[in-house]
Amino acid sequence: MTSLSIAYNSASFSRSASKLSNCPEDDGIEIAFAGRSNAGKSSAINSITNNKKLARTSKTPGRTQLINFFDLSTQGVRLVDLPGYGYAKVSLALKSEWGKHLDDYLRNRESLSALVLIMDIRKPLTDFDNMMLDWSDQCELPTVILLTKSDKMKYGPSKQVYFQVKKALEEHSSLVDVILFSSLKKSGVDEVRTQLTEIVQEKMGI
Ligand SMILES: Nc1nc2c(ncn2[C@@H]2O[C@H](COP(=O)(O)OP(=O)(O)OP(=O)(O)O)[C@@H](O)[C@H]2O)c(=O)[nH]1
Ligand SMILES: [Mg+2]
Repeated sequence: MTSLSIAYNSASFSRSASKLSNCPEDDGIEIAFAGRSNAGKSSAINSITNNKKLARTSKTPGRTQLINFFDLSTQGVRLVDLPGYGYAKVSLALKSEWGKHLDDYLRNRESLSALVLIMDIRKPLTDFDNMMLDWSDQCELPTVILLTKSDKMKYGPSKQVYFQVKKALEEHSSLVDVILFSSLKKSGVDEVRTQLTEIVQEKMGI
């Protein structure tokens, strides 16, 4: 039984930041969405908030280049759309620039309370995904994995990937759950909402 109800549907755009110093004040509770470019981070945020127009999505990888903040009406809770990693076509200079800001945000953001790591179910566990999980373990940051675009696979094979990923990651202390997800079919939405609410409750000491 959860005693906190988070108004996910209430999300509204707050601001974009290109670096840590442009982020909103570092208080409250932030839930960040990370993952490979084009994995479906922005689409997942839109599904969870039930608002198709909230975060911009695109067929072209590398769409989200800034850190985008969305406020929920639940006191102090924010969702954060992080720039995708691993987009090959941007210049190396830009890549390292993004990497630096991402790294800066992840290491130094006090209000960061949970990470939602988005993986395309057809390409899970990239080197960068594994790096993110190692980093979450080090920082004791509760992490939920969404295996998204699960509508692109039949149920049997998608369950197989789900069990493989769970097995491969059983040593990770920061991992809270792995969820089969589809922004297209809206599957997994209730599960991720419930998990995030529990993490926030714990953080608030409720
Ligand atoms: N079939 C299907 N397509 C999806 C799903 N989620 C996202 N997509 C599509 O995948 C593409 C990329 O989605 P985005 O949500 O923009 O991905 P992103 O991770 O935010 O990408 P960047 O901002 O570039 O890092 C878009 O064309 C989406 O419509 C899903 O669950 N199922
Ligand atoms: Mg995006």
